[in-house]
Amino acid sequence: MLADEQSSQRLPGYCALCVSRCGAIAVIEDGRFVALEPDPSHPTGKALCAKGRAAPELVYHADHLHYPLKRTRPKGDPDPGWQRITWDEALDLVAANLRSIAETHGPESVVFSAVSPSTSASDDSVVWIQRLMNAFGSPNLCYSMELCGWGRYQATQYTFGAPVPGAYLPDLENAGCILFWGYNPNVARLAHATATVEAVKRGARLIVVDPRRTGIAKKADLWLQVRPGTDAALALGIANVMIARGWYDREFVREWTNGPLLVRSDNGRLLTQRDLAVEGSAQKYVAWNEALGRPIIYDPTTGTYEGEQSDVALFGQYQIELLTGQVVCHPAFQLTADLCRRYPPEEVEAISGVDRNQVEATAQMLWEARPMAYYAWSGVEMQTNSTQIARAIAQLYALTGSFDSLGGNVLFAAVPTANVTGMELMAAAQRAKTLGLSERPLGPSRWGHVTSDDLYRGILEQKPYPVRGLVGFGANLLLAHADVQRGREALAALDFYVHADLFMNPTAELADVVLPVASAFEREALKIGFEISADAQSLVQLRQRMAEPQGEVRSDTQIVFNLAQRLGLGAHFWEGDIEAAYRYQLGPSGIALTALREQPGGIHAAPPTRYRKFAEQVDGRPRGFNTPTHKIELYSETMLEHGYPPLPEFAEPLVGPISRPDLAERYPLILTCAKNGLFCETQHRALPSLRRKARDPEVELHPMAAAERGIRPGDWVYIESPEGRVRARAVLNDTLKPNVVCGQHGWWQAAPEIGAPGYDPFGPDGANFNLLIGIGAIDPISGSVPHRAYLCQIRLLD
Ligand SMILES: Nc1nc2c(c(=O)[nH]1)N[C@H]1C(S)=C(S)[C@@H](COP(=O)(O)OP(=O)(O)OC[C@H]3O[C@@H](n4cnc5c(=O)[nH]c(N)nc54)[C@H](O)[C@@H]3O)O[C@H]1N2
Ligand SMILES: Nc1nc2c(c(=O)[nH]1)N[C@H]1C(S)=C(S)[C@@H](COP(=O)(O)OP(=O)(O)OC[C@H]3O[C@@H](n4cnc5c(=O)[nH]c(N)nc54)[C@H](O)[C@@H]3O)O[C@H]1N2
Ligand code: SF4
Ligand SMILES: [Mo]
Repeated sequence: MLADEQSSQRLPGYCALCVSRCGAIAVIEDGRFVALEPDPSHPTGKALCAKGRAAPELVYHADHLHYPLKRTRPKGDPDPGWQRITWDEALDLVAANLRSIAETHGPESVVFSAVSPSTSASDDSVVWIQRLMNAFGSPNLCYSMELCGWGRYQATQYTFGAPVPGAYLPDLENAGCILFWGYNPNVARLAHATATVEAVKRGARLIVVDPRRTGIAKKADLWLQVRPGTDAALALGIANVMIARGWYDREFVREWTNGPLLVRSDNGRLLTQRDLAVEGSAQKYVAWNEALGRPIIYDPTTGTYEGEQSDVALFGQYQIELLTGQVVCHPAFQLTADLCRRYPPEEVEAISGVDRNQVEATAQMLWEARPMAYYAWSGVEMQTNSTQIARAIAQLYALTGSFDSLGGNVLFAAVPTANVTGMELMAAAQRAKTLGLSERPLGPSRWGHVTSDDLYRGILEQKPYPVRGLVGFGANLLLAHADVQRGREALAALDFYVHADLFMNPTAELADVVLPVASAFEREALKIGFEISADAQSLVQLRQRMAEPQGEVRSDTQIVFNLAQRLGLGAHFWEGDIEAAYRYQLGPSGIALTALREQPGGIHAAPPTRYRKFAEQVDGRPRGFNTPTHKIELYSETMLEHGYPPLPEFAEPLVGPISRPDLAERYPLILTCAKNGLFCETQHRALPSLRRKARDPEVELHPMAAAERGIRPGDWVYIESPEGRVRARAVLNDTLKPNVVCGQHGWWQAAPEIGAPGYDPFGPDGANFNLLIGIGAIDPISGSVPHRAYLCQIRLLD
């Protein structure tokens, strides 16, 4: 007994498998990693999910790649003829090919792809991958931004000048009212789920917008069962009630949004001082002062209006004498209110299916229970109107005045560290070559993120220039994205593709070289801030290795540093010394790497969180917002300039019963999907303890829809769309709307130990959900693809 205890070790760390990064303790027995347990002393450590508990199965899985592999047969051959090679051979091969492509076609013709940090431990390495891209000269990163992240990190920058709710996270500990929109933390982010349960226990209100009655929806005060993809109409409708009833923070709207700025009715532009006087500035805007009864100037560089702020009009119609004649102008907020008025509760009910009384009740609760904090995620990110949905929810949020206030969405104080992404290593002219930028100038490409469609077009059509190489750090493109067959053709047509992964996946099968990656548990990593609360965000932790690396695996970070050396970029990578890089990164924090090693539970180091930072005085003027008007932009001239609606207008999902009645005849059901609590995206189906609980892909449908089709629970069915067909098992759910069905993506992998099958990723008898989704209709601004609102039919498999 005693001997056993002595050989047992408990290492504090955290599970890095998904965005939750749950604080955890690894149990090591006789040198073997046997269990992961929650660490309640850690700010994200209250609980672990089944995936975290299955960590040892992941580490020791027979299919975990152990050695570098080289293809010996042509792409398209069912057997790639993988041959084991040494790391030196592999790295030389990769470096030689990348260098040669860069010399011939320019470094932009090598695209990098990466598994999303939300579904993996790539959070450990993503800054180093970006640094490598910058040093190498590739402005093209393909990591599902158009499907996951656009709404939270980028679309709302057009409103707030900052990523909300991605970086301005909900302050769940202090919120009076929590709104989760297309977000299910019980499945997706356990640490948020436990914090929400605590918030509800202490009396916070909870509102959930979801077509499905999820676990968190059951706990909610209000569950709004929205028709997939009509979320913008719902958001505008709730805002309408708030504005009509005066349930909004008028002072905040007047002082901190661009609501008071006058908009010209002739061209939709913000009225400028230049419009009024020859010597006026085109960078100064105009508002209406009610007390003075005349237009006044707003100077964005000082963030101030002439005269008393409280006299600035939010409503009305004003005839303004311009140099060119009279023009009718309205405060932007009047236009916001006008847009919202098009969505009275009964209209919202007709469009979205949400009961009109619930629309009213939501408006009232958001107002009366504020401060309000929100999070919106997948449910609204994979939509043909995703940008405007994100902006409509953001507008609603601005009305509450809770932004960056205690209990609102707060940018928690971060530990000061050095930015190591190496932005300065790439010239602006090179960055301007990002794929997709000319088609969607305001989309993810502005931030260097390319869509899978941009990638495939670059390869197959050489547009706007040839893409010849791909460096993949994870990323199972062919399962995660639509247009699967074209993607397969494209990847096979590359001159060179290297893929680094824990497991072989159907995308990696098309690579020339595959590199074995250490799982999170087999590698050390530095984490600066755990995001979800002030306490969590102040924690810096050097995650220890919990298991001996299997075979010859290396961490992604190591691979990046190794490759940099071979590519002659070692000078930007501390000549391969990762610890020196960490020391540089930690420099501004004052924390020594040795101190982190001595305190594996981590060190708290952030200054206290400040609130309402936008109102702080900097050089004698308020900091304001990082937007052209320095205010929250309810009205976006930037959008207008690019031909998009300046206000967050609702548009019907482009592949839905209203937009496509022609298709709806054959495909009468609305198709959406959701994550599985047992697996991350396209991963983990091979782990026995998880797969035992979910052997087959499922599709949820209403009992009426099932009965009409002679389908009973557990039956195998085909899901058919205009694009393709896949298989799933029917699960009946009477809380769904009868015309909505919900599938699952990510099924391909087998679990041979328990006899659970794999599924053909490319064929109509397989289960690759994304074979059902087309890319003919996408969000024009971001390129988001409608994985969450499509049309389908369900048929009993004969
Ligand atoms: N267990 C597990 N955890 C994960 C992941 C995983 O695969 N498995 N993936 C990680 C990743 S990459 C991400 S992006 C996050 C995502 O985290 P979430 O966004 O929470 O993920 P989902 O459950 O897919 O989607 C949230 C909800 O959106 C709903 N929904 C579907 N269509 C619509 C719609 O049209 N409108 C609205 N309002 N809601 C809709 C779904 O019913 C679902 O309940 O989770 C991360 N964590
Ligand atoms: N229909 C539908 N499609 C979707 C979604 C949906 O909800 N529905 N979700 C979308 C979303 S939100 C996302 S983020 C994408 C996810 O798509 P991906 O980003 O491709 O994510 P995964 O499928 O989780 O993992 C891809 C590969 O990364 C590998 N991997 C895991 N950890 C690591 C690591 O630390 N290093 C390396 N090098 N590799 C690793 C895994 O083994 C796996 O082979 O899919 C999108 N596609
Ligand atoms: S939710 Fe599960 S998989 Fe994600 S970090 Fe926590 S334990 Fe790991
Ligand atoms: Mo994601």
